[in-house]
Amino acid sequence: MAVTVTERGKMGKERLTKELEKAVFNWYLGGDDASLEPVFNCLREGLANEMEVLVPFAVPDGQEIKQLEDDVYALGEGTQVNFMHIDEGDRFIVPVFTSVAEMRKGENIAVTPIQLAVLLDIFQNRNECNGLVINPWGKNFLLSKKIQEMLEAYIPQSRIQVLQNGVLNVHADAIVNAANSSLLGGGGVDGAIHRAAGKALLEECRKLGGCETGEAKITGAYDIKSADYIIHTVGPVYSGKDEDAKQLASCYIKSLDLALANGCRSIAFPGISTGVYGYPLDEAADVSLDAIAAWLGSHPDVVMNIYLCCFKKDEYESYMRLLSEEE
Ligand code: AR6
Repeated sequence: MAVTVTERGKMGKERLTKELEKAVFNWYLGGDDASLEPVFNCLREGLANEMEVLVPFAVPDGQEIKQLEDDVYALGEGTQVNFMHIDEGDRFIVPVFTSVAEMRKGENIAVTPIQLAVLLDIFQNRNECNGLVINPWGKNFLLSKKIQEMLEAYIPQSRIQVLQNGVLNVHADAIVNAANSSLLGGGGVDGAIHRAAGKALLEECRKLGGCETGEAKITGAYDIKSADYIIHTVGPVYSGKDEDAKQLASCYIKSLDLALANGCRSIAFPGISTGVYGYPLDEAADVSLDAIAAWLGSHPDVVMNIYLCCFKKDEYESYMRLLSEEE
């Protein structure tokens, strides 16, 4: 994939809304254990960076409005329109969409792009409005007035979320592959990622010249639509020597470095080395949490949503035990 780092690193408005879609998706995936903080990170960053949402409206008779694309219109200054709303007793909520694709999951309706911050301002002082519902057809998120208040006080920061799911089920800018040094595929999560991404991934991997243990390399995600990049890292084959932990920690740190260098705001890790390579789960969980904490400590200004994906139940239990001991 011939793309330069600067191009990959761009964070346009569109990327911000996509990031929000991913965080909301993962919040649903996390079920009862899910934390809202990754969603808050996206919303806060979005509000500060002119993130736009699409608001459905009734096309007014006799007024000239500019069509941007099918069903999407730009409203000129002074245009009078009625936003659509969903009645909730004597109050209402306003539906908004993060993208045309989200809007098309339901009926096609006319929408107009508006900055989320501007929209919140419009409705803040209207008592009859309960808030906004983002993407009402699918995995929606109710941005109620109460949540808006919490958001105002929220300070964005990197977050670690442990999920009882494989990396291929999580939506993230980058998913990490527990590869081998050939980078040409294998079993476990490596095999699953190559099968899901398709042959083009193998083509790109062939050009990378392999990867040393403890190092990481990045590629496109091809047919894996839930991610933009795959970061391939090679964990150590467990031997019980001190070197194992250093190499495993390095896998996490180098993967985070690559994610950051490529403009990612979210990354999903499998339990590197804990399958075929035989790293004991508790030890691996300990090393990974320490490595991520060290990386976060040296990147205090970075906001990264980090998902630790537990394909097996006992991986999840290892993380939960460790995290409860830390509290
Ligand atoms: N989907 C998601 N996660 C999975 C899947 C899957 N289908 N299968 C396993 N995991 P492993 P390693 C999780 O064995 O120990 C390969 O052949 C698993 O629960 O895939 O680093 C490579 O080519 C665990 O959390 O990788 C190498 O030769 C994590 O993925 C070797 O295995 C890693 O388990 C690497 O061994």
